[in-house]
Amino acid sequence: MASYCILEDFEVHKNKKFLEIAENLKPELLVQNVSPARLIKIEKNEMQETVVTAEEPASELRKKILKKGDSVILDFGTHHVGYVTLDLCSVGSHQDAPAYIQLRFAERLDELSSSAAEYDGWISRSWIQEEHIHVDVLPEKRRLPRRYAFRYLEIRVIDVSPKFSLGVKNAWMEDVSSVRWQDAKPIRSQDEVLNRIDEVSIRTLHNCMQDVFEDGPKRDRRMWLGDLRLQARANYETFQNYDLVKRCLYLFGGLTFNEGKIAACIFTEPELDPDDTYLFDYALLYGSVLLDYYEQTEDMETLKDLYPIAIRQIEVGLSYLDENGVIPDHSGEFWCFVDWGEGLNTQAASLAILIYSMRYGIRLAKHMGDESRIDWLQEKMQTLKESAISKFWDEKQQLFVSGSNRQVSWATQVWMILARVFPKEKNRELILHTIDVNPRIRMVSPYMYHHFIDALIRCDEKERALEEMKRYWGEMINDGADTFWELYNPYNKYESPYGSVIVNSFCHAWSCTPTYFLRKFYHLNDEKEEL
Ligand code: RAM
Repeated sequence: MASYCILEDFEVHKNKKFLEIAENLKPELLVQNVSPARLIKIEKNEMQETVVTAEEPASELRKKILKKGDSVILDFGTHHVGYVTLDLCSVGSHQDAPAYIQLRFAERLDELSSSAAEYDGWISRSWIQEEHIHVDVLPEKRRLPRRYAFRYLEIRVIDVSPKFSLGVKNAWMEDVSSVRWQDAKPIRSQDEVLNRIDEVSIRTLHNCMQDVFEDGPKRDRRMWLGDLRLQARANYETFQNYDLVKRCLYLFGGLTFNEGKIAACIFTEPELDPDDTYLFDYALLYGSVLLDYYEQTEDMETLKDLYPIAIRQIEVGLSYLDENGVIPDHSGEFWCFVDWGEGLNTQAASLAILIYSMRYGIRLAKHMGDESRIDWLQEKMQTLKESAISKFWDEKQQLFVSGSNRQVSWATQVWMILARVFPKEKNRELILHTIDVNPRIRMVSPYMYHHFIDALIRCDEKERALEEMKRYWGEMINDGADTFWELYNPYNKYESPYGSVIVNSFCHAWSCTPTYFLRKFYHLNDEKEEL
């Protein structure tokens, strides 16, 4: 079980100028009205999966007369984020009691077969999207005040009275996002699986692009740095909303804490505040978000403002090195994220991510013309590559190991490849050898799979990368994804870092990057090329 660590003596530094820039870039959300596509009935099949057993047109809704215990499930066709209005009325004699209604919102059908009351995980049950409402006087058009992330809505009458039943004349939702779904041109491939993967990626990104890049619109509904980095990359290839990335960069840069550290995530309400969670890898990756943004926009002013903050993260990272020139093992603490895998040792990966961030630091310094910093980073980076090999490379296994138990994991190999500890040809051998050996400590999140695909592409294994993308994200679609998920372990489909899949997020930003790969490296959005 992972748990967040709260820092003692947490001291926040708010940079007024940066926060003002960020606030001025706050987007006006775009609203599109969506009606239910159909009404459905569900059941669990012999494999314990929830499946649709019957459907009716949505126009049948107004004919339903719902008595105590009755329910109806509305299917909005795909995943949406927004606000729901129910146009309710009373059918029968006088309404002599309030109508008492349960509403359940689900990103996936499965959620409708599980019970919130049985949830016993370590994060709050309040994330489960469920309401119990009283309607004192019917008819009423009730616009629910909370924002939901869902495809399905179940309306169940807990109680009315023998004198009257509940009618639902109409129901609709206002879908909100800072971008218009229709504005990302779909890719054109002859391979329908790739077209569908791209479409689902875009829907995922669109639904997470609110007034910041959220990690998941159901949960946690806030901005995490690791997620932002991948969303921004997908956004450059699709919606190209540069201002939203700029806003988020200034928010992180304007809300630092002790020693100038960047928080792993930001709260935007009730006021702007950094979370007191420091994630070593996330903080280091800030420089990579900044570099990507600068290379897309050539916005020198932003680079000048935020460069010192990115460099500070590297300095802080280096301050953790021990006498052997490596980062001490913090596995078991929520300190260096890497992936959600149970038992994953993150020591070697943390050093690799430090090296990776220094490479980005060098590129930033080059754009800034900061010569002395380039030399300093290059020299240090070389030393760290040597420590990585001497401490973690296992010549016999031809793999990197991590921690005192010399654990071999996929994540460690991938990050060592991305850090370019070895030259390209040796990296290629390493990734192929890893696939052959298939280490038992696997990748479980699309976040880590993103880095695996990235590593394959950097090793010129583009065909293989495409196959892996189809295998992982394509399989999620086969398992019913309308938007891609926070966690997907093909070897354990009920895996959750939180104690139950009911609180997993099924529209999760860090999983949207196939659209980035397909456009950037396979050019599937170009008019000429088809695959
Ligand atoms: C979870 C969220 C988020 C991720 C962090 C590390 O709380 O899923 O996306 O960045 O963990």
